[in-house]
Amino acid sequence: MSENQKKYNVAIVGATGAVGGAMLDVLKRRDFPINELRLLASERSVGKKISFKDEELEVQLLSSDAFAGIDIALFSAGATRSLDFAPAAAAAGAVVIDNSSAYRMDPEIPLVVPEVNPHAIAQYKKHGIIANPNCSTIQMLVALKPILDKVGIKRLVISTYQAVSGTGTKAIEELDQQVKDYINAKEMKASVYPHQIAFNCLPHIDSFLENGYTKEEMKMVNETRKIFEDDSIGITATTVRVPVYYGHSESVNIETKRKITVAEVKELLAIAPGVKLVDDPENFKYPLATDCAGKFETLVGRIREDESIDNGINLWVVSDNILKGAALNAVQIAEIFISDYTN
Ligand code: 25A
Ligand code: L14
Repeated sequence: MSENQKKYNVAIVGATGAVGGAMLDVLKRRDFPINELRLLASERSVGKKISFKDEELEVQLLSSDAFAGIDIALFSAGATRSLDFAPAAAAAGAVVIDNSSAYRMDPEIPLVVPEVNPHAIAQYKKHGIIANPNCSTIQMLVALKPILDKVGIKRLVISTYQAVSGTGTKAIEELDQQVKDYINAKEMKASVYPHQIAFNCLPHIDSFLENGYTKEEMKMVNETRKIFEDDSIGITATTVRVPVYYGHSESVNIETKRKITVAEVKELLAIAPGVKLVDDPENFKYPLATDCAGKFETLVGRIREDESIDNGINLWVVSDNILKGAALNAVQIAEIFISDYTN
């Protein structure tokens, strides 16, 4: 960052949450040019002190009046808070980058993965809001983009293995407590999830819809089509919660429009932005949740031909759901916004 670079006033809504905390960390790690940083949350956290670089910042109450002078507002406090306060932030002159599902499918609001469709950011002008996609969708699209560009995609069959941190700090604590209770031969209590998550797999993320799918599954279908700007791609997903703290893993089966070999996929992914190829199974090297935590890259491996169809490829895709799945993606959008859309 050069000395005379313009600096921005940034607000974080939900600063005390799992994603809000990661936003602070990412802004620091990427040396984002900040003038004032304003931390907002609910009454529960007002007055709480959080350190950023060499400063101690006090958490303030989220309200419609809290955005005066703010250039960029990063929202991560759930869809209700976004619906209630993002319009006020935009009216106060800020660009809102919203992590919740509130605005993602609004046709007038851009839904952006910087490695995939940075051009869509230009549409922010209508409402002053840019939506950050769902975590499982972001990491999958980072891996699929080079394949889409090269041979086209006809159909995707996805199964996910998702970490508890996606649900927030209370879910991280719940898994922790259940593991402790198990070791101490105590009864495990479930409150965040409807069942015990320790030593279990729950085929249930977000709420159920009339078609029998969960909202999380349909986010993967609808958000992928919006970001790829192609409603003809066939997509079906099963999303599963697993007892992992950080890092979503995904099995992605791709039917491509034209033939692509495993070697060609490896070549493409070796140089794809945001991707780290980890594919040396003979030496037990493949993407792992424990290896992605804290990292900015999406790890891709176990690349195989689907021998049951003419043009098929299988991938195993792993990324830190709180970083690329939320905080990092939002800060990358902010970086493009300041470099391409402000003067
Ligand atoms: O169901 P919703 O409303 O849509 O919320 C979705 C949840 O998903 C997380 C986030 O959890 C949120 O609660 N989340 C949001 N976007 C996400 C994304 N892209 C995402 N997860 C993954 N990917 P969280 O606990 O990590 O963060 C919550 C943050 O939101 C602030 N917040 C909540 N309600 C608010 C609000 N801010 C302003 N006004 C409101 N009405 C919240 O601040 C936090 O920053 P806080 O001050 O309320 O919480 C501080 C601590 O209190 C604990 N806590 C949270 N809820 C309760 C609670 N304690 C007791 N009772 C509660 N009901 C938390 O542990 C937090 O650390
Ligand atoms: O961003 O893992 O739509 O419980 C909502 C569900 C984030 C993850 C979103 C989870 C998701 C969250």
